[in-house]
Amino acid sequence: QTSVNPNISMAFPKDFVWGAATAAYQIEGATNEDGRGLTIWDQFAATPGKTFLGQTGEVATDHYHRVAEDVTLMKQLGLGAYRFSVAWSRILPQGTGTINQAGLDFYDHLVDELLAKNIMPMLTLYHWDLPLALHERGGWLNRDTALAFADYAEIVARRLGDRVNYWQTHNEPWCIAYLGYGIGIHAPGEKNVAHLGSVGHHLLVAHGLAVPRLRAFSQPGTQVGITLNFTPAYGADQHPETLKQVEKAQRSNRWFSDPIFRGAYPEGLFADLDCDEPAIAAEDFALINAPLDFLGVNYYTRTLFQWQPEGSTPVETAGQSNVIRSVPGSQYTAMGWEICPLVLTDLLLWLQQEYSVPALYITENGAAFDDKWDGESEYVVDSERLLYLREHIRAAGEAIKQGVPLRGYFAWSLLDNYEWMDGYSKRFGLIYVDYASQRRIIKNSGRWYASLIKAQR
Ligand code: GBH
Repeated sequence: QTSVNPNISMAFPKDFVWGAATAAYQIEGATNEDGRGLTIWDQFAATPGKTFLGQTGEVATDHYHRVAEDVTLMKQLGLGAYRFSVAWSRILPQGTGTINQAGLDFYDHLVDELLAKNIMPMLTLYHWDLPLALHERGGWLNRDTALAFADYAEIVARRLGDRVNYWQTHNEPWCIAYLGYGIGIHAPGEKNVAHLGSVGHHLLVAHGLAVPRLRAFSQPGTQVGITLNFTPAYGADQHPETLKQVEKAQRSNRWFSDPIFRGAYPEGLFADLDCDEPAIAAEDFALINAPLDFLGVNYYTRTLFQWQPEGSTPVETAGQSNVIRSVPGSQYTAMGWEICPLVLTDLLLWLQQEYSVPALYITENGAAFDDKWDGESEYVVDSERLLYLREHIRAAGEAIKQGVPLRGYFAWSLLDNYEWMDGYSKRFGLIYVDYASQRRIIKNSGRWYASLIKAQR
C-alpha cells in the first residue's frame, strides 16, 4: 500500500517554505559526548517516576552520530527547510563562561550539510534544555538566566550567523513556564504557580535581550522571531461558567504574544494564573516589544469547554474541571488531542488581525499515532497522520487565501523521537525510527508529504 496521491488541489505560493522540525534533546542523544554539559532534562528524566518507564534522551534517535544520514533523508523528502534547536549546554557546558568548541563544530557541520543540499536551516536557541548549572542558580526564576541567554545567543550567532538566516529565540515559553514551573510535568519539575509570572517574564526578557545580539552578529536581512504555542479555546455552550473559562484560556494564549507584539500583558493574566506579579524593570517592555520579522506558530489542537452539571465527575485538573475530552463526532490522536484542522485557519486569521506580524510560519504541526512497522519492509502505513497533515495544510492554505502572510509550514516531526514525559511511547515522525537498530523508514505520510512538496514546485 504505497499510493500517496497528494490530493491537494490548492496551489501554494512558489516560494512557500516546506519543512520539518526537531529539537536537540528529543533527537541528538550523545548526552555525555564532546564536552556537553548536563541539562535540566537529563536530571528530570533520570528522576524515578517523571517519564514513561523512566526513559531519557541519552540515546534518543542518535542523530548526533547520524547527521549525514538524516540530512539525506530530508533531501529524499524534498524539504526546503529544516528547523532544529541548539543545545545550550553543548556550547556552554556550565551555561556561561567557557565555550566548548566541539559543540559549535557540531552545529557548524550540520548547517554546512544542510546548505550543501539546499535545505534552509531554521535555528531555535532554546527548546527546553536549560544547562543544569544555571538551574542550580535558580534557572528561569533568576533574572540572570536571561543575561546568560543573550550571551549564548551572541556566541551562536557569531559562529553561524554568516549561514543561518532564520533564528528563533525560544520554543513555546508557555510550556517552559507552565509545564516546567507551574504543574511540574516537564523539567525542572517545579510545582509552584506563584512563580509563573516571574518565570514567564524572565523568558521574555531573555528573548528581548537576545534579539539585538542576533541582529548584530548575523547577515543583513536575517529573520529573527520566536515560536509560541497556541491552543485556541472554544465553548460547547453559552453557560456563563463556560464563557468565563474560554475567556481565561484565551488570555493564557496571549501570555507571550501580547507583551511581544503589543508591549503589555493581558489584563487579569496574573490573577488567572494565580501567581505573584512579576518584577518588571522600566526598560523591559521596550526590549520585549522590539519588532520581530516573523512569528512561529505551533498548533496541535484546541480546548473545548462545556458546562458540567452539578455532581458530575470533573474531567481535568488545573482549574479546567469542565474541559471536554470526548466531543461527539470528533477524532483524537494518540496524545488524546482532538483533531481540529479548521481551527488552524481561524487561529492564523486571529493572529493576523490581533498582531499583524509581517510574516508567520507554522513551525510545528503534527500528530502521534500508534504506528506499526513489520520489522522488515520499507513501508509504514500511517493513514491517520497523512490525513491529519493534509487537512491542516489545507487549512493553512485557506488562511493564505484570506490574506494571512503565512510563509511556511514545518511538520512535527522529521523523525519519531523522545516525546518528553511520554518517552519513546509516542511517535510523531514523518520517518519511523526502530529504536533497537536506529533504522529509519519513511512512513507513508512522509512519502505523501514529499509528493505534495514536489507537486508545489
Ligand atoms: C510541542 O509542544 C513541542 O514543541 C515539541 O517538543 C513536542 O514534541 C510536540 O509539541 C508534541 O508534543 O495538553 O491536552 O491540554 C506542544 C505542547 C500541546 C501544549 C498541546 C498544549 C494542549 C492539549 N502543547 N497542549 S492538552
